[in-house]
Amino acid sequence: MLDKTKRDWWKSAVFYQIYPKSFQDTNGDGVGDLRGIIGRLDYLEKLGVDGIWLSPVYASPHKDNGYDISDYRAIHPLFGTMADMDELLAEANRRGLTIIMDLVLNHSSDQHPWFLEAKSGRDNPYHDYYIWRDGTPDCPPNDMKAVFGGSAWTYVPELGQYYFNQFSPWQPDLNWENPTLRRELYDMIRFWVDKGVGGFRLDAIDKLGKDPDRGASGNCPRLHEYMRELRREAFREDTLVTVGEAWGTGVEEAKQYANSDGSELSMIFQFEHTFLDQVDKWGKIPLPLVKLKRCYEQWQHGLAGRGWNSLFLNNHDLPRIVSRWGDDGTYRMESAKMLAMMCHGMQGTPYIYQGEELGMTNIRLSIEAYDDLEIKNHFQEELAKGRTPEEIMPSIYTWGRDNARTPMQWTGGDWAGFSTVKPWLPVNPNYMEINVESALADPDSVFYFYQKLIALRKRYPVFRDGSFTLLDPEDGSCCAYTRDTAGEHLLIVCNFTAEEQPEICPEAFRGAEVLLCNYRDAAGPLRPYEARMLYQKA
Ligand code: TEU
Ligand code: CA
Repeated sequence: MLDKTKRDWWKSAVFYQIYPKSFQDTNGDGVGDLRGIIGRLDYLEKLGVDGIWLSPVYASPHKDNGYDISDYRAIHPLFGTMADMDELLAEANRRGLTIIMDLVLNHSSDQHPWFLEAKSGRDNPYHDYYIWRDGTPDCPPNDMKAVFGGSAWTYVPELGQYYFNQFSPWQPDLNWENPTLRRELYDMIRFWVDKGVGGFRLDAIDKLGKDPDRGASGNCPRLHEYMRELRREAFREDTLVTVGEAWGTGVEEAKQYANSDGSELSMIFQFEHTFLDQVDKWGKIPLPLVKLKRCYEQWQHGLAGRGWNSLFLNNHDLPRIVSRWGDDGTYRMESAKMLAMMCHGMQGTPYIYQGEELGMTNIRLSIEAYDDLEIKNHFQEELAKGRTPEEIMPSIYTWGRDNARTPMQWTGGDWAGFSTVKPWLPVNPNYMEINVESALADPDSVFYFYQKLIALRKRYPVFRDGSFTLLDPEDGSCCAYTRDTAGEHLLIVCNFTAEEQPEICPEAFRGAEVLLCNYRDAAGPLRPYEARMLYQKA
């Protein structure tokens, strides 16, 4: 077990993201809950992870599944009670599993008492907790768009003012310029730290510093000042792990957020690798592997010794990686394992999203069956542009966030063992084949491959410390790299195609020990989606 009293312990850790609504239902209402998570801690212990990132469980109208918080110090009754949360923290901590809570500091729900007060009058003390501009009903301050569609400005007739909402009208942006608001947020964070929470994932953190009058939504001047204040006032303990979600962030900016002097955050989630096969959010092009490799190389080199990377392929906003970059048909198992190795071999802290360790896949639903507000708004906006449902649906099958949010597949039984009733979002029909029960019974399962990757990371320091060297950058079929320290050498070779590819094995690794492979042996040409990991002591 990791020594979590050590500063930077999280550099050796692996985290697991739970989307509570879809993880495990225990009271038969079709929605996952905290008791469900408590009941599955054994499973996470078996996988070998060190901590859990818990997507929001706070009180919320759930316009955006909890990313619209109406009380930061209360648990949503759907998920249970504060006593359940205390029990989860105690049970998790007892097993050495750190709980990282999701924290939405950029905006609140429009049902938060602060906002209800704020919109009750311009003179109300809470008015300044949000961002307002004067205007007339048909003339918003500018043409900034909200992430989930429509304008980023919503009119409140009683005030003759617009409020600023970068995501949706139900998620008004908080005014970080206001020191009283900031103080209130820091106190709230201390409330959770005092309860035993070991860290936070900071939602949309790049959007905290904003300059709506310039049309700018992210990475604005005061942002890093806020990060340092957060660290000083709220994240006081050196051992807390903090990971900021920052979609629009490049390497230079990341060096600041995640700088090794520890004055801001532990690390950020950056998304450059997730944009390469995407055009205008809803369009898909084939994965340009050469660009992907260059992208990883840039991040691995950029943060080496100066910051820290997070490593991930999936989360609750992204499609399932095996459907996206792998093959979710014939080579589902092989490609899921290959992608896992490619990701977990690099320097940084890996995050596994629930079901990724089973090789769970995307889903196709009728438009009525989807839940996500982004999907629904997109569908309506495209219809209004004159496109037909047949033209729109393929982009939703590819990018829709509900791909990642279908219930966790535990068994081949009713509702995949997730619930005893029809769940809030349909179960993927492939649950009879893809589920935890069968994965645990099969020594070759994707689950055990992840388990091995996690164990290897714990065993060999080269995973944490090794320098990264990309091999054959221009090879568009395979991704190969080495990790090196003075005493250890690691080689990772991944075939991204369904065809055989020539062997890749630098001289120095001839006869090296095979640490892991997704086929029975690791010799000769690379088979479809083959992944090999070789190890050599210096
Ligand atoms: O995501 C931030 C964000 O920018 C995403 O909305 C992203 O643009 C979108 O998901 C792409 O499909 C965070 C949360 O992860 C997301 O679930 C929330 O909806 C969002 O913030 C608002 O809180
Ligand atoms: Ca439930």
